[in-house]
Amino acid sequence: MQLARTADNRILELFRQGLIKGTVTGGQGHESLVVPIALLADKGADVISFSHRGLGGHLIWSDHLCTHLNQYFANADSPTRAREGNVHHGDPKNRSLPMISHLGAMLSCVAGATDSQRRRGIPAVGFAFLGDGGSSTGDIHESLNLASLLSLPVIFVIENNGYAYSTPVSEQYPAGVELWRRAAGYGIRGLQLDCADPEQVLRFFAKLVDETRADPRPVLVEARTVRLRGHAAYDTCDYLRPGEAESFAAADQLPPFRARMVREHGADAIAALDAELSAYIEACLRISLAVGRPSPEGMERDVFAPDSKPASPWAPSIAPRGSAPEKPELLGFAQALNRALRKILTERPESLVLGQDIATYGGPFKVTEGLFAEFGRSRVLNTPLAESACTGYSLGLAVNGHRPVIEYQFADFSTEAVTQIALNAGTFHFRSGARAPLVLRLPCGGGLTFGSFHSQELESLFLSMPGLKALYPGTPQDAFDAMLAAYEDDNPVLLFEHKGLYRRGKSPVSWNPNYRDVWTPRLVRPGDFATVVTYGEMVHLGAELCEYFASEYERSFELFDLRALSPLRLEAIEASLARTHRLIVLHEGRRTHGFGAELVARLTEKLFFSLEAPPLRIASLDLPVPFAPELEQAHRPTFDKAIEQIAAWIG
Ligand SMILES: Cc1ncc(C[n+]2csc(CCOP(=O)(O)OP(=O)(O)O)c2C)c(N)n1
Ligand SMILES: [Mg+2]
Repeated sequence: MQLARTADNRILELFRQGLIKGTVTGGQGHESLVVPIALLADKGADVISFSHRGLGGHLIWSDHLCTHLNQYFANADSPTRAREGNVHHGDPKNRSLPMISHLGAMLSCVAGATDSQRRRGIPAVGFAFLGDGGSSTGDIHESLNLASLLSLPVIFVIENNGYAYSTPVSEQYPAGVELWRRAAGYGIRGLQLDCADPEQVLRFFAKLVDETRADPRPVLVEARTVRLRGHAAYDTCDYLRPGEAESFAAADQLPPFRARMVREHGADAIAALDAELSAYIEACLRISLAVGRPSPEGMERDVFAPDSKPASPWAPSIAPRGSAPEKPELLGFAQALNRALRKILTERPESLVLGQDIATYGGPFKVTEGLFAEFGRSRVLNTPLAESACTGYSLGLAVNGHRPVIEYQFADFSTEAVTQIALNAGTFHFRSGARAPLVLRLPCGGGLTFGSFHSQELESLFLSMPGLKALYPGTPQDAFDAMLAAYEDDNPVLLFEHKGLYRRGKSPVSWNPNYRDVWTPRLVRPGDFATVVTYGEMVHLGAELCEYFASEYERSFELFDLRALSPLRLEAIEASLARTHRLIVLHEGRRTHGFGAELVARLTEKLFFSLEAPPLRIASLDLPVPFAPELEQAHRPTFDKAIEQIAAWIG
């Protein structure tokens, strides 16, 4: 506690001297909670995610003090490679999950990584911290409910210091509420604890950790603590009531504990210890201050984890290993996805499939039909209606070596999980160097009279944020290949599945040893007058348009199915455009900020001087997707409208 306190105080000084940038959120006052927990945890098995008050815990969990100081200095040896600051680091290989700023986001990740340990037969306990302010977020509710439902051995610790930045708890929740009592609503144990006496805290958690290890269930602990130095380095604390700062100082646990140590061990021994710790911190500071500044080299590369080889070769068949010998099968798009999932679940023990209504019901589009019966609940898991926590839970599983495939019932509902998908999973490798292999299945698209909230195309939304890969297959064969390719990628991969394709007819699907080619565009049809770039369901409209203009106008279009939207591989399309000199981009998402804008920009940047016509963008109107079929057809690209647009463009 003394080491943590002194380090936090020195860090604050260094911030004020301009040697540390951004801000620092010290843990002064929280040591008597965080330090006993970190001491008690089994660092070889347990899972933790410290909050922005957790330096004392980081010091115990893993790594040298210099490493932690390097994080604050954001220097060349920073554990986040200086891509994050303050205390936003962790040690994923030792199951310390780095926090993101978004309060509440880490609870579900701890639940997932703890479950991952348990699935391996390791009797781990998870520790997840949140503040009194963080307790108001929606993610907290989703995560507590999920952990309770799945009976996960996670100790959720509320660090209640009475304030969230300048907001007192009286403005956070109604008077009379006690946060620990909320546990009852989740069907879990709720406990409260005053952190005045570190020894009492140690005894409390020693018992609780043992109980949780032996009887794996979540528990919610509200721990009363104090925040001695305001919210962060820049906080003036002028919102505190008169006398409040003094009362916090009076509640500081360190002075009485020190007095007790002096009584028990003598003043000289404690003074010697103090001197030793201070000298140690100063020595570490000198080392860390001498480290060079970080280099931007490698930043763009590290947005994604590099490609890796498959864990073991797939059986060369679309059927799972051990079943009937290979022969091409006539399959629809949904069936092809189902086959791929079956193969993954059979041949990859680390895989699991989760989502709403996906078990006995097989999902609204029956993509997971039959999987529950074959693989059971541990591998094919119905989730509650909690997109955010279920994504965080999957991320926790993924960073600990499992490989979840999540179905969002409709892509539209993935907006509930944007923080977890884009900000947590999508940035994970960049800031920690650890891999987060997740497949996020997104049944998307319109044309089916489903209205604004079941028809959206969200590729532009998600791909405007870095760190997500994306595949958008247009045929049953590509759907099968894309599922496998997405599965074995070491990054979060969005798998867009247009609902209009699920039952659009059958075509032969066979084992394709080059299934990873789905990360590059497919030449659907050669031509010389213009290059047409499209993806998803629009590939079929594109093919019809090519046919029409070939027969009616004697103009042949070269048609490409993009297949992979991130990362974009445009080499073949650029080569085509360099020959045809004309570009048509066709997609279902809206025109403004649509994905076509990026395609046109990239391709014209490169080939502007070889173009013989302005690029043509065919997309949906800038509207929410309207419901009635007449309105929806007016909104989205159709055969007739596209013919008119292209004919006018040809002139
Ligand atoms: C979802 C979200 N909203 C707002 C913020 C900005 N913010 C950072 S810390 C903080 C206060 C947190 O209070 P509390 O949860 O009580 O933790 P404490 O700082 O008191 O330890 C706020 C509002 C944030 N990080 N995340
Ligand atoms: Mg607080």
